[in-house]
Amino acid sequence: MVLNGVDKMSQLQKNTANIRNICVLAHVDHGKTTLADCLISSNGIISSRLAGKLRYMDSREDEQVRGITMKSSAISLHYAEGNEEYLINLIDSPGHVDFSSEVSTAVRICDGCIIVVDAVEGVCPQTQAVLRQAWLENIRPVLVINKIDRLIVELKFTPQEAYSHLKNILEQINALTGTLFTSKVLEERAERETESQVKTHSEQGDQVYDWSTGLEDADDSQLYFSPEQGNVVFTSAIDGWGFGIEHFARIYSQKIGIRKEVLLKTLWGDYYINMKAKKIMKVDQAKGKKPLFVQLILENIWSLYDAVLKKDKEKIDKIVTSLGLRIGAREARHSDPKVQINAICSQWLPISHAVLAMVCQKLPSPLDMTSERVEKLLCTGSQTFESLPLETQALKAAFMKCGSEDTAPVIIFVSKMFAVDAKALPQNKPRPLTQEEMAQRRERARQRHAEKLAGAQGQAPQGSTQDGGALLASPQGDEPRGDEPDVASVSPQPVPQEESSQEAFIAFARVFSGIARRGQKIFVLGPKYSPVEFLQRVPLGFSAPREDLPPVPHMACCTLESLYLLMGRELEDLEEVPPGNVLGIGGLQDFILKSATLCSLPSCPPFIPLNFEATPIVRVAIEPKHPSEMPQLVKGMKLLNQADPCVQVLIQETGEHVLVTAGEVHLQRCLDDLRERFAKIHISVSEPIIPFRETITKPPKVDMVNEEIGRQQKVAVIHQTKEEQSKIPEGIHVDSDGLITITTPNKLATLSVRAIPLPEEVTQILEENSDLIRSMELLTSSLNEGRNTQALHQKTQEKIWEFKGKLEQHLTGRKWRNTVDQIWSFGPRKCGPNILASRSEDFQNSVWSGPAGRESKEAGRFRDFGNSIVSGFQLATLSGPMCEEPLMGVCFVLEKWELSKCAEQGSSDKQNQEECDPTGEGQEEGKTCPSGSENQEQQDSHSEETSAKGESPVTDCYGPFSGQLIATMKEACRYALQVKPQRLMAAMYTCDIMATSDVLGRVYAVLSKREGRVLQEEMKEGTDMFIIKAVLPVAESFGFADEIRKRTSGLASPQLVFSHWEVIPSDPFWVPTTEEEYLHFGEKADSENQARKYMNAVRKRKGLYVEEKIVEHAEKQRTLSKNK
Ligand SMILES: Nc1nc2c(ncn2[C@@H]2O[C@H](COP(=O)(O)OP(=O)(O)OP(=O)(O)O)[C@@H](O)[C@H]2O)c(=O)[nH]1
Ligand SMILES: [Mg+2]
Repeated sequence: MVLNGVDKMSQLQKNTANIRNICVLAHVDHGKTTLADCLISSNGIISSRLAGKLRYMDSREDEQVRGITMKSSAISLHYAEGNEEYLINLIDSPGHVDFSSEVSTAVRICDGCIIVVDAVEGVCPQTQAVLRQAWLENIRPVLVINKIDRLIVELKFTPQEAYSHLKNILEQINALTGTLFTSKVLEERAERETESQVKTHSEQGDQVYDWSTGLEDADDSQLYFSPEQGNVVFTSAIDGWGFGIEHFARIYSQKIGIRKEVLLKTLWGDYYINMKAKKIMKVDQAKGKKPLFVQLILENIWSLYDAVLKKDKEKIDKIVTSLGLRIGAREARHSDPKVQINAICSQWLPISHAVLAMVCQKLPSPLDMTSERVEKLLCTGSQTFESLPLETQALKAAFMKCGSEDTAPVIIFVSKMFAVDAKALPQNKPRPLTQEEMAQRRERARQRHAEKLAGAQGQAPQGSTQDGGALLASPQGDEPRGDEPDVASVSPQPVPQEESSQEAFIAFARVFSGIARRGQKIFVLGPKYSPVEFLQRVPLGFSAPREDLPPVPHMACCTLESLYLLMGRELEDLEEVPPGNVLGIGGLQDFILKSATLCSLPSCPPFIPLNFEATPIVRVAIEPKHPSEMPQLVKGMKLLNQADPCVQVLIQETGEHVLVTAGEVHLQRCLDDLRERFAKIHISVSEPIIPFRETITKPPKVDMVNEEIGRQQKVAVIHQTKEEQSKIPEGIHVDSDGLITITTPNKLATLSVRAIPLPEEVTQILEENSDLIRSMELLTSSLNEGRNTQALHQKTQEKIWEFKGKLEQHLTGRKWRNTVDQIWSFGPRKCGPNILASRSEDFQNSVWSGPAGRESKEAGRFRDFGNSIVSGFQLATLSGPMCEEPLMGVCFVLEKWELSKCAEQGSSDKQNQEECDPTGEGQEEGKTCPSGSENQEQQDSHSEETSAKGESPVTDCYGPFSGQLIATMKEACRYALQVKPQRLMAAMYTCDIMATSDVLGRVYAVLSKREGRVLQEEMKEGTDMFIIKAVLPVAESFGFADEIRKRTSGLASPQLVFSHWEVIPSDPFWVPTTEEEYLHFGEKADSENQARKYMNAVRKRKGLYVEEKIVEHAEKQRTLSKNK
């Protein structure tokens, strides 16, 4: 029976102080969805008998089949305690790493979270990850230690052992929180110190950690998990019970006559009770006294389990009577002990009460939003709150107040878009309907649904409305709404969503301030929107959305077409949603791609982007089985892109349609969605495209047989370089240490470029700071275009100096002298991990100086063509010579750049034609031509030629000069790479595997077969589980999880997360040259060379020429391998 109708819910939504927006977070399989089931059943939405079996929030077919959650979905629950009624907006989230982006979308719109930990497995990698995410979003956690039954039934712990084990888990998780807290405090303190450097506080100088420094109002009593604080409960979701110590403190204070407050402090911890004296004392281990938690709580539970498992009818009856419970005859007679336990425990210690009471007491309401969180949400990138316009700063008050009066600005954040079958939308439901009718129909539908599920247990339910892939195929999947015969006479309302697509997109959102009303007009602010720009363009005093607004980039105006209450698999129509609530919004699919901020005031900045933990790395190319269905595929991919927060859809240069996903499971889900919902066509999917990076290294000191390259082998080495040089065409000069000198086809410019490998640390710094580099780049380009949009904030400037300092610290030595100052650009895409440095004496340009430096006299002459050089560098770094993959960790030094007079003349002529030469120096400067006499002759003859033809001197028969320069620079970079030892870099996963000791060997076997490397192996305290941390090349990871699962009969399951790029040590171009190498590898030496295999695979895929030796003398090869 459903206890609460929509009316009740919308009434509850108005009492902001009693709203709790929470999400359930945990490692995969720790029982989030099962716990959610228990909470949902307390509202009568599902029957309590099915709780834990149904996994109601897993509405997709594949979620049910695989048994893992793949998306986050919300449901609103009612909870009453005393006189207070609470509305709990609960979001269940996935625990699998592939879907960690869904966790990000959930935590953003919550104020608190329930962290679930499996009592056997304890703290796992994803537990750490979700705790971190909660922390980064400033939301408060409470802890649920779940699966306590496993300690009794599986591990067969005694209550005392279980207590130590639980204590251990709490310590681990508190240690994690401690680390997060310390780093935050330190970071904040560092920030404050830089801000208030002038008035240095003496107490900040000393080394003692004052935990409260830097956290003005945050009291750390809330910080750690501890049962006596009331922020920890112990549960067994599957058996439907759970308790916090408060429950027992209440009971025992009456029974024993000790004050409840005392019991609350001592029920957890090493205290025991002296019954005679009615006193609580510290545990003295020697005397064998049991802690209160063991004696008063665990032993009772243990003895109940014991009685039920042993089918000791008498004892069960005794316990039931003593607890004052009434067990139904059906349950009491049931042969399955689980059913009995569930029946007894769920009455004795109802889990929903334990968890929801904790949530209501310990987690904040939307009114308790901290100012710290508001400021963080509003300040993108390196901005500080104080640097925002005053109008924007004023919004903070609205956030904190969470007011519902008409003057309050409406602020909504959409964290993701999800697709539902258009037929399942409430609009398509005939109207009008009375509340009772609606309730009845829902109930009937649920019954049907539940029966169907119960009937086909183990099979996936068909009737998901929210995300169920099978919906379209099954008529009964349309859910209980539109197909009711008794209302068929009433005509359904028109459907705003396109009928043809049958997928409607609903925005998963939360109102942060003001009331969201249906039909309201509101601004949609894209992630790049800047209120500063708006305030500059639009006159002050403007407030309400208007159509006649001048166009502002990244902003649109839309109407909130429909508002929904999210009820797990169902949606309920709402007229308005008060502040502080989670809601669904329809009709935004044309305005929002994945996430956005909606606000009634344009002074609102977009919220900071969601913080995604996983990087999409697995890519596949997709094409329709029938080429004529291409348009459907394109449309389907577009929809898929909108419906998933993390997937990337792109068209590669080759024209392939590519899907980039976070991992194999995610990939599978995306493909299923594409096939069954969005494109509805047959598709063929390529093998996963594995990304590589190209780089260069220092010349090797040992050869492939690990022998030092000594004097006698020098010959061979020289021989090798010679061979490499032969790759380089005539007319390009290469000197002995790899300096390439090359001239443009029209001989007007000469470039000398050298490639040097960057130290690993530098590459890492560049990668870490790519956002900063991008904002530097944006700033420079906007200043160049004459738009002075935003003055560089001091903090950003500080960050830039810090970044520069770090680079200087690592680029030391003769080779790198002044290089940092000479950095001209980063690449590819102007923010990648490669550097272009200019050492040309004639032309200095540096990223640090900004555009002002460009105005210097020296620079004037070359400035016009500078962009071409940079573009050439960008192209070269985007695709390297080995297999056209991006470069990484290479520094290109432009040693010399000679530009003949003619080219300069041309450029200034051209400029004079178009506009006035800004410096007016182009021509004068051109008279002193830096190039040698030989060059002079050439260009003289050239200019004659061109003038004879009567063309503009910059466009000769080789095309525009700037274009030639781009191509030449690109070539120069490529050749500069080719004369150095080139290497491939492979993408690496870190992989956490939990395995029991008996399958450990098999896990290692699979790891080593796939070139994995074990970093660390640890035994989990108190269990026989091992945690193995390893790295594994992405290229070898496909099918890895499945293989591990199969080889260990499901006892170990890995979690793969992209971590870094690693150089593959072997040289893909290597051929044996020395006698030893011939002996060791044979003449072909292709069997051992992993790098070459990868390189050739990529080249083949891209349709590039692959140099492969054909086996000529098979016999000989065989003899050789025997010799080995
Ligand atoms: N013994 C025991 N098993 C449980 C308990 N709670 C959940 N399980 C089982 O643990 C498995 C995973 O439960 P789920 O609720 O799907 O876990 P989840 O955290 O939602 O998993 P993901 O959403 O995939 O991350 C299921 O087989 C449950 O039956 C419990 O309290 N005791
Ligand atoms: Mg789940």
